[in-house]
This record gives sequence, C-alpha cells and structure tokens, in this order.
Amino acid sequence: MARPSMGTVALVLLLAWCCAVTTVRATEWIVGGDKGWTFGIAGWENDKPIQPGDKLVFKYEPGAHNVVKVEVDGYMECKAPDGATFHSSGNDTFEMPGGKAYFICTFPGHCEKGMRIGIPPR
Ligand SMILES: *[C@@H]1O[C@H](CO)[C@@H](O)[C@H](O)[C@H]1NC(C)=O
Ligand SMILES: [Cu+2]
Repeated sequence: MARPSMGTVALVLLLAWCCAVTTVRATEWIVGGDKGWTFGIAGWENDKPIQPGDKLVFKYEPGAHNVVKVEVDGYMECKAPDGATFHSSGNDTFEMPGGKAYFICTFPGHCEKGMRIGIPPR
C-alpha cells in the first residue's frame, strides 16, 4: 500500500478535528447574562442560538428566587404544576432537551415581572 500523502493526512486530521469540535462542544449559558436570573430578563433568550445539549445556568441569591421547569401553559400562566420540582440553590444548571424548554420563578409576582424564559427548538 502506498504511503498516504501529506495532503491526505492533513485532510483526515482536519475532518477529525472539526467532528470532535462539533460533537463535543456544548455551550454553557448564564441565563440573563451579567444580571443573572432576575426581574425583566424575559426575552433574553430570543437572540441566543441555544442548542440541545447546551447548559443553562441560573444564577441568583439563594432565597431571593427559585427556578421551576414548566410546560408552555405554566410559562403562559406563571404557574407551576402540582408535583413540580423547585430549584433554589442559586446556581441551578439544566441541560437543554431536544424540544422546547420553559422556566419560571414561582415567587409571588416574579414571573409576571419577567422572570420567565422559553427556549424554542432550533
Ligand atoms: C455552579 O454549578 C456549576 C455546574 O453544576 C459548577 O460547575 C460551578 O462550580 C458552580 N458554581 C458555584 C459558584 O457554585
Ligand atoms: Cu424570582
């Protein structure tokens, strides 16, 4: 068998590199950016290319807020369903599923003041 040419070697390395980068890299998003998870950040998500497998990190002062993953109706009505899981560490991380994902704060009035996000599928 002939020795592979430098060009072939370079191409194989390039393909291996690009596949490794595209499959391994998951972005970690700090919800709300510098402000973190707080009032008025609804809409922060709209221009973010958030992909399945990415991580969403909700940062806030523990006791001041919480994070509850809900369905679309919970998002629209600002209401957590029975049996919902309440996250309250102040540093709550969620991995994006394949479909839509909705998160609200269930402290009274907070969701209505913009503590909710809905991530559309990409
Ligand atoms: C927040 O959570 C992430 C992921 O679980 C972890 O890597 C990080 O160290 C935590 N940061 C703080 C300040 O606790
Ligand atoms: Cu809140």
